[in-house]
Amino acid sequence: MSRISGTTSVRREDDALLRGQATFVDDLAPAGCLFLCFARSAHAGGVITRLDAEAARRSADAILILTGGDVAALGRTSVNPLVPGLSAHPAPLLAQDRVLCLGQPVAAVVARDRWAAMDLAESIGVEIAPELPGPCEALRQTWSQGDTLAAMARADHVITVSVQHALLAPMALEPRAALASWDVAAQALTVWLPTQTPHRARMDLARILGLSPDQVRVIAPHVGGSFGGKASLYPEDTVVALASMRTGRPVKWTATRSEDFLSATAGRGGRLSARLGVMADGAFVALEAEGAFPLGGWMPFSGAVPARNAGRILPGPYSVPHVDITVSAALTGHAPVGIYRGAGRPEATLLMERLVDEAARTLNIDPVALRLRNVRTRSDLPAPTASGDILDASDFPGLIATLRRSAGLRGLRREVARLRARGTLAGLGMALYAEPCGHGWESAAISLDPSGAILVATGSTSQGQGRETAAARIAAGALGCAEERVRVVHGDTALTPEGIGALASRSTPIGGSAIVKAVRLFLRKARALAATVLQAEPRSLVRNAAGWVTTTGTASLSWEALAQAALAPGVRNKGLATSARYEAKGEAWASGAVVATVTIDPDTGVPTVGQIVWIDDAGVVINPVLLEGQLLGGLAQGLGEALMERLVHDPDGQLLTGSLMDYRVPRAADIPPARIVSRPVRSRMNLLGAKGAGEAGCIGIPAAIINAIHDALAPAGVSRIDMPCTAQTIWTALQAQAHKGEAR
Ligand code: SMO
Repeated sequence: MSRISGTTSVRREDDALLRGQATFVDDLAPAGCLFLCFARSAHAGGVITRLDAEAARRSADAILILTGGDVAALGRTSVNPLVPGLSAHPAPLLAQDRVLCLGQPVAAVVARDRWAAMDLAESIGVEIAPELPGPCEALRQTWSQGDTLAAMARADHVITVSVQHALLAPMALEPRAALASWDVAAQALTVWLPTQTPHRARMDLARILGLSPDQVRVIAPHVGGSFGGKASLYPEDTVVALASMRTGRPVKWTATRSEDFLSATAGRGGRLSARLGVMADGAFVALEAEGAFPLGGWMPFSGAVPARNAGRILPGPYSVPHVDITVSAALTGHAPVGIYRGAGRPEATLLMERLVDEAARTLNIDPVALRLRNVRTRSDLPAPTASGDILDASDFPGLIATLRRSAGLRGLRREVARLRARGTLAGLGMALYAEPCGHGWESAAISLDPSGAILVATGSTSQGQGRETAAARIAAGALGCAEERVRVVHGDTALTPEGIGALASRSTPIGGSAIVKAVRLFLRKARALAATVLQAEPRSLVRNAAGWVTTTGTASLSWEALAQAALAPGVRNKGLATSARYEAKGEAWASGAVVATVTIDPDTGVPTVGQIVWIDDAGVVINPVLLEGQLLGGLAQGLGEALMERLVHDPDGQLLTGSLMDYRVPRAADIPPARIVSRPVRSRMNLLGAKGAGEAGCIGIPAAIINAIHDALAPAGVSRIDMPCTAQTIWTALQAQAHKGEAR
């Protein structure tokens, strides 16, 4: 049940998606298309002692075999140097003399179909002398403000918390895939890729393959989810492109689910600990926080983001005068870790919210009152954070007040008390979050089509979250025309201006603002042309749903007629083609407040989330149905993180959760009753006043659930429980506590 107001429009994507008519990369099969498979490292690191492709080469099925030597001269995928002093560890396209991690591609084989290619890949002999990677730190960043040491010494209480995040699989419905087609005559490469960042992929592909960017076109057709896992170009994508260039034929690779578990980017995995200095009256005075993050065997483009985000967001919504924060990240032997829905924000939020709830327990202060005592107030914001970022306009006291009202907090607490009185383990947990989302630039282009349709090309792409519907709404709103008149083009580097893409909750705030900016420029041109056609003063024209009309109402010009005029011979700027690059003046920060109740079966440890109430501030809401979809999807993944999901490696680095039989993702029946209320505060940072929404559920929900579980387990003496809070984890903790009691 949600309370999000505004006008809803039906998602234009859904007809094709629901009828199974959408085209994903694996659905594309150009004539003569070959299939590529990878032979991968079975070890978490080591030296390649033998690489025997002879049997594969001799096979009648083999069309092309590539090994490390074939790609040694080519470039590597790029790493965003976000953190000062970062040592980048990009991956070669195929392993060279050593393997960097489990699942790293060692060889690629091309055959006429997937099955022949799989057999060929199996026939490649790879021997590796395993060598687990030693500690290798790639980045470290610190932020500090005030004199934390002195303030901590003066504090009446010092609250300590540590949190271990499980390594997670981003788990898009559609696995990774790539289809490349090299046009020998035109010396041009087209790559179909389920990517969040087509333009970046194009630049990277061109650089690595030694082509000029205008020889490369990247097309993201329908994409079946991404969640950060498709934000960066993979070595595999580039090998597929190279194979097409070598064979002169289209080449396709589609990852199996197991291949993605093994080698697609993972998320989270950080270990964070912190100390919060609190005065007797509840005032937070000092925060010391440290986070250590795993990177996997090599770094994707956004490899530094989770650690950096987790550090720079602290202390989140709270005002803490003295702060020392350190984050670091080091190479590890599993698949690379990249951004995954939330990317550092869930880590910062959980750490802070655990501290606050523990402080409330220690000081015996109501956790709601303690939060109200320490949150930044509406009039404080926007304001700089400890990391020097600017925390956007938000209303944390307002979120808490709405949460109190909507959740009926007093009633929920009575219910928890009643359950406890009956001997049930029950708890209530709360979380606030402040979530930076959407900064930097994005592009948009507008033009009139001969039919009078208005074409909107956006740099933001779509992965099923409804970007076309959102872009049409934003453009139509700025144009003052019907949404049906707007046609949205995205995900094709040949048809859209250079842009960034869909990630970091930026598509609406930044991509949307770029559309608004382009529309404004376009309308100036449209007005001038309409005035010429109507022989009127430009200023005397107003827009209505059909097109342009003079203020006196004596003459009008439809969009159709204007399109004809804009395409007439002699017109220099055909279709009034307009493009814009919008750069936000700052980062939009979404925020929210969540409460969750949990009961735990003391005999089995099974946790059950009773209820979730969530007040969300995503800034100005563009389309309630899209917002609700994003929030609910994030809620589901946040719940999975808290209770179920974990990539497990054994001490040798072998993956024990390589399929959906072993890695538990939430299903529809796992989703508890949730009440979502939108309480927007306009962002001061972009033209739309919008903030992000897609990642919020992964940020606020786990913190509230984990706090509720700790609240439920506290009476049983369990003070720390790591994610995922499975029945097994909880039962083991309860047993340990019970036996400790016996021993005394
Ligand atoms: S984790 Mo996102 O796709 O920036």
